[in-house]
Amino acid sequence: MTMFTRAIVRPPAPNFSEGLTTAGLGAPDYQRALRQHQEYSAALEQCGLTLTILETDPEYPDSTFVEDTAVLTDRCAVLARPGAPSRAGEVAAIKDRLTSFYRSLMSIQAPGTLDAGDVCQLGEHFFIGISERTNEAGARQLADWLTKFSYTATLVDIRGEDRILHLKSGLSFLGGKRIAVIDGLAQRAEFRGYDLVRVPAGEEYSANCVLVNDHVLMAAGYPAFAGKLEQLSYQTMALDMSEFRKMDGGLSCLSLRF
Ligand code: CIR
Repeated sequence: MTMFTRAIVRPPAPNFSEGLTTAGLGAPDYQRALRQHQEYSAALEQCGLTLTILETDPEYPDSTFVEDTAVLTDRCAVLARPGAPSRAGEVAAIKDRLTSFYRSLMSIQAPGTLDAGDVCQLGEHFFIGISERTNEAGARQLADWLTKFSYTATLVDIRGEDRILHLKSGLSFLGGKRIAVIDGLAQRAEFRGYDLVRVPAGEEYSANCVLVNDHVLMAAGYPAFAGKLEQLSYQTMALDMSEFRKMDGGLSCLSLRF
């Protein structure tokens, strides 16, 4: 299993509430979002990661969701090309930072678009979601890069799933052959052969969790799913994500782990 040693995070900017959202849960409280971000960052440090904390960037209100800007692996890094025009400019700053960690950076090219929230790594294999943000050209370009680096990849079309923004809004890797998955995705042929941990109905938001070394970071307030994970002997860390949820953000989106 990949052990992570580092993560990049970027606290939300004061105009965070001007980002994209469909959640309909009201405007986020900025001070509360900052506190939640600090707790999230502290949790990553507790998992043993060294953090690179980028300065907030009010030019891009969604820039706290750094995960969407790049796909980072042990063998290569691929810069994303966000599907939402308002987020396209977020990649440049991430690129600058990544040059100190990766010798070469590949990137998704037009007409391809890719949000890395659609990319789920399971050891040697990747699932790449085709969504409202990631188009087929972008997904295929990424799959081609990954294949060149001896990974395998499967595309998963989630455009019919109206309740998830990105593939990883409904799916998470839990180690080995195990994935957490919402009911809407559980029947997909792509996931046959995997050990599926079903996210209980009503707790769909918790499907976006992150296995970081010995812990699973998950959203607080989802007791049935937390219970399932604990029964499977995972050490969970519950984090309050309320303000990020209001902006359609999941827990994984707040960091780039590598
Ligand atoms: C957006 O709509 O792009 C942001 N407000 C939320 C992005 C969340 N990212 C993710 O799920 N990977």
